[in-house]
Amino acid sequence: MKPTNLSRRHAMLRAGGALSLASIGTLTPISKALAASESKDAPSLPDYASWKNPDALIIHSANTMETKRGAFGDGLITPLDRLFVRNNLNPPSEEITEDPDSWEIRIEGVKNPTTFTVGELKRMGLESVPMILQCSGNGRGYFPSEPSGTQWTVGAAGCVIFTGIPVKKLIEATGGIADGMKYMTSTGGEEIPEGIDPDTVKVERSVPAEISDRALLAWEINGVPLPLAHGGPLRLVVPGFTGVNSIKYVKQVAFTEDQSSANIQQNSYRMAPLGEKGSPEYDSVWEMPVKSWVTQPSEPDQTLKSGLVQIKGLAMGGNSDVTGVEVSVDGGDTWHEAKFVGPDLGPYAWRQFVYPVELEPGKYEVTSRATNADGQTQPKERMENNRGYLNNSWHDHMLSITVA
Ligand SMILES: Nc1nc2c(c(=O)[nH]1)N[C@H]1C(S)=C(S)[C@@H](COP(=O)(O)O)O[C@H]1N2
Ligand SMILES: [Mo]
Repeated sequence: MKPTNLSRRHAMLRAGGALSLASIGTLTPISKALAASESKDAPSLPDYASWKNPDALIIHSANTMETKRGAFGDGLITPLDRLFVRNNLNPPSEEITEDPDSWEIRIEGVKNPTTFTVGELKRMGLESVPMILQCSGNGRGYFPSEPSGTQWTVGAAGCVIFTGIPVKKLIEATGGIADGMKYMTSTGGEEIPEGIDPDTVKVERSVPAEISDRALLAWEINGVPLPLAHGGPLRLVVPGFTGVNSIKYVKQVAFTEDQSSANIQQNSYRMAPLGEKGSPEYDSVWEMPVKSWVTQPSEPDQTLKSGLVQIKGLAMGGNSDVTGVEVSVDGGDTWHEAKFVGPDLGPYAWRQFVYPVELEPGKYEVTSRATNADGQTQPKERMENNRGYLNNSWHDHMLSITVA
């Protein structure tokens, strides 16, 4: 099973690190044993995310943490202390969230380019959107081709409620989009070190200009001021699109003729075939596809007690409502309609589902398959691509378990 191998691979890497440390000093056998047992724990949370719940997260690195499969909770909205974090660059200083209302955002590529403070935005409009935030590479850890990058399983995703002002309102307030602009290009507020070409590192993403209709500039998440870890004081969110398109600590939203010249737009997040480098000739990673996964069982090789079992999970339509989800406990040979649980918060949120089933002792291969209002059904096979983006294969997300 790939996920198990993965975690073993990681544990061995960590143990290796600790052993080499131990071999430098003059450690007693007991402290050596301690160092080795500590090394089995995940690396600790970075300062900017120290308020997160480490038990709910797989901490891949200081800038990449994912929710454990069994830690999404059954309340639809992902609790903030369990929500994944992904930074391409180190985040800015915590100071930028101390006086959120003074943060400035520049609107360009409109008839009257203007700079607003967050304080001003709060007087101009208010909207809330329940939506899935999901990293483009969620599920990368299941690609047999072993693409480079964080080996995410299912947890680089969460369903949250963002509150802020619709970008549409700001377009109206600034006289409308300037003629000929085809993209909305948004820039992150990270400081770019001197002496390097900003295009090589800056987080700046373009999406089709008409998508601005559904975008929000958000200052709250799940009812609290947006923390730095999730892009406070102000973040662009693009419902239905993968995480990278939702720019944190956003300092500019520009309507542009062309896509950003940044490497993260031109060459990264492109659906390049296996063995090819990303480049503008390949599709940009934008919309999320229909997808689901089970959250109970929650681990490969888990053992469940026989009798009545509630197979649970999460299902999303991507860019339209999720209309149905089926569960298989025999590796995809037969499928059973699952029941949705809890509220329907619209096409950009996920829905919880449950399939109650009596299971006799034995081996089971458990997975789920969602369908959306556009008639798209989650495929058996992933769409192969060089960097392991957009994995929605039901087969890859399957868990082999034992019922005893
Ligand atoms: N400014 C900025 N915005 C960013 C990023 C970043 O590194 N810098 N990472 C992107 C990526 S790849 C993802 S998946 C999401 C992660 O959002 P989260 O950390 O709030 O979960 O933020 C996106 N927005
Ligand atoms: Mo991402």
